[in-house]
Amino acid sequence: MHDVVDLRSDTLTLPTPAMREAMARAEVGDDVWEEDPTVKRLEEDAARRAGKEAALFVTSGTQGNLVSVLAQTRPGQEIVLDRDCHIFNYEVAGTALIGGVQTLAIATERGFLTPEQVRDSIRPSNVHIPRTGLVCLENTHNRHGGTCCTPEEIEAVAAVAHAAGVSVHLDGARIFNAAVALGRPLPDFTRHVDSLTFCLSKGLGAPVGSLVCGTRDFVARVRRIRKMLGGGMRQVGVLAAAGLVALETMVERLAEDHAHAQRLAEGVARLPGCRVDLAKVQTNIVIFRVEREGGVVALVTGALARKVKIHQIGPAAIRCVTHKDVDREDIDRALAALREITSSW
Ligand code: TLP
Repeated sequence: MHDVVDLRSDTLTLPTPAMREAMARAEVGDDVWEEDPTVKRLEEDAARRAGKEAALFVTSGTQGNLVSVLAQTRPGQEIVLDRDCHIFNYEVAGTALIGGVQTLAIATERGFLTPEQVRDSIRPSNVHIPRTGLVCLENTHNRHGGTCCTPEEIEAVAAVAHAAGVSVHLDGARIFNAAVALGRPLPDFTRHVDSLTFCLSKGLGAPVGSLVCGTRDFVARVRRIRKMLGGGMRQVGVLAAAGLVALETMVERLAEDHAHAQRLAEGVARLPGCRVDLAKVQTNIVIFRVEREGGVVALVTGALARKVKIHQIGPAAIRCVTHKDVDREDIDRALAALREITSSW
């Protein structure tokens, strides 16, 4: 049990004692000179796990997505993505501003483009029309509540894109959650995409960093772009060391977070004025709608007064994310707080 139950995001997880120990002992060098042995180990480990030729340690998921888009598009092209995805909503329009690409954002049911949607969105060759540069997917899907798409769904979408000569990028910030939830090995999810980003600093609990994975040639290109964006880091093995511990020790336990999210969602579904789509609660995110005027603010502030932090993500929507620093008792405490607030509704 923790003093404060913080369900705002899994980005709030604190490094474990084993991570801190590994950070203190990390062997380091200048990584811009490619002389940091710990970063090299992390990149090799990440590439092997993802089933890709190579990987690059980047500062964040946002940077990982941006360098991936820049490396695979040219200014004036168009990228195709789901309307609720992170790249389109929460990355400060970086692909437009820095990459000079426009986005074709498509509404989807669970956050995943269908092969038909991709087929319809790929631009024909015509003097008036932008060229399609890249298709971007997100798994698990944040704004759809941690939904997972299967390796087969990814394969079908990628086949359509590739047939048109268009590459596919996967924002796999929480791809390990999908792998654990569906009980499938990571390479099943990555085999058909050209590039992917995954994060160490969400459910895996490392303090900083993400990995971008793809071919050796792609990684050489993103290394230059990362440098251009000011993301060339020096003795960054101190951070990579925590990432190695995260990959070794924190993946399997994600199942616990999923069970906690399930418990939380079932409890929220019983509250008056709150509606949650239980079919979408597949991993560690619970999004629920509050059907009462002023209800969201009442819940967020009322919960805070009871030392429970939850996050408003829309005029009538709240997001809760479970993670390693929230245990079962914390979930029950959060539910008790929400029950108390809604008891008079
Ligand atoms: N998401 C954060 C916020 O930015 C919303 C969160 O609290 O969930 N892809 C996906 C699917 C993400 O959810 C996030 C972070 C990122 C990329 C970006 O990662 P960072 O925060 O490392 O830049």
